[in-house]
Amino acid sequence: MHQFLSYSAEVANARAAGKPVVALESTIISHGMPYPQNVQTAQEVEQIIRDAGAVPATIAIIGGKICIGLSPEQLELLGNSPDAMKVSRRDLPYVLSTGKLGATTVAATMICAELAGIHVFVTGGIGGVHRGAETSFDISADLQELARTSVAVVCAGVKSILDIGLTLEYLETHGVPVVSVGQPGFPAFFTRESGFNADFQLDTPAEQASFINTKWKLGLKGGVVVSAPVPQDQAMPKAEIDAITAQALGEAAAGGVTGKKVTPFLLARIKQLTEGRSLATNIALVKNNARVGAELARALLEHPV
Ligand code: PSU
Ligand code: MN
Repeated sequence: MHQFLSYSAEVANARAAGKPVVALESTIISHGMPYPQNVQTAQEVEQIIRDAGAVPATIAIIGGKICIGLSPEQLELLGNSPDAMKVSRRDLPYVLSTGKLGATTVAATMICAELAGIHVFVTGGIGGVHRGAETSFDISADLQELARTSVAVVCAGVKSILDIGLTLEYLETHGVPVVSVGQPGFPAFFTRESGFNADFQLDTPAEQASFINTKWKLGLKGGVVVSAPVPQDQAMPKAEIDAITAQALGEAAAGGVTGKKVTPFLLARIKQLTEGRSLATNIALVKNNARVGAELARALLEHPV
């Protein structure tokens, strides 16, 4: 076992029994949603994964260890600690060596999942190329991680706070396939359509697993984006979310928000401006992704990697 890894009993048992395991990130808990809905959602998402025949492994950094699977107490700690650090690739050595509390982003969760031998990871939305990146250079480390770390990431696309077209261009340059489930279009998190198509539509878990397995068997390291749109009845009206996104972006620029604070600022502001309606959509899409991810993890057992 890797010296920094600490498995929960549930995940350790699942590994020993060869059961499918699904990784979950923790920045969505600490920085993506307010308390207590964050903890409640995290628990419900874990249960959806269990009900679908897989085992959830929420990942966070606690007491100098990479925790693969969290106890209810650890989930509560993470959800209710305003000083939990947002941890991406860059931050992992710092948070581990100082023993601080860390919530892992998509990039850091991918690294930890790969160390733990987990191939499927469920989240809400991945980071991407920010609007105005040509001057700010603000490109999420999630994209570089997808280029190098071999984990399939199930998400509802990327938010329109980002430049979705440039995000897809970046992924193409780095050889990261973008798969869509149930529709040709790449979704835009709160809405089902972004105006861009995914690279490949693969509707069934067996097709997705076969695709992922083939990529890795070829020696093509790196991630796969598996995008599922938010369920129709939970999607937000496009005009409303576009207007609110524009306002939040304007405020971030006016307030001089930069670096790792940009994404949490925009997420929190959008939630305030929609009076919580975006939170309901956010929760619904993560739960939908949990079902997609659990089925994919099960299918990957039939197509071992
Ligand atoms: N996008 C969302 N919700 C989130 C995040 C992004 O819709 O919670 C979080 C994820 O943890 C993601 C991180 O990995 O923000 C990206 O941050 P940055 O843009 O600073 O790389
Ligand atoms: Mn950034």
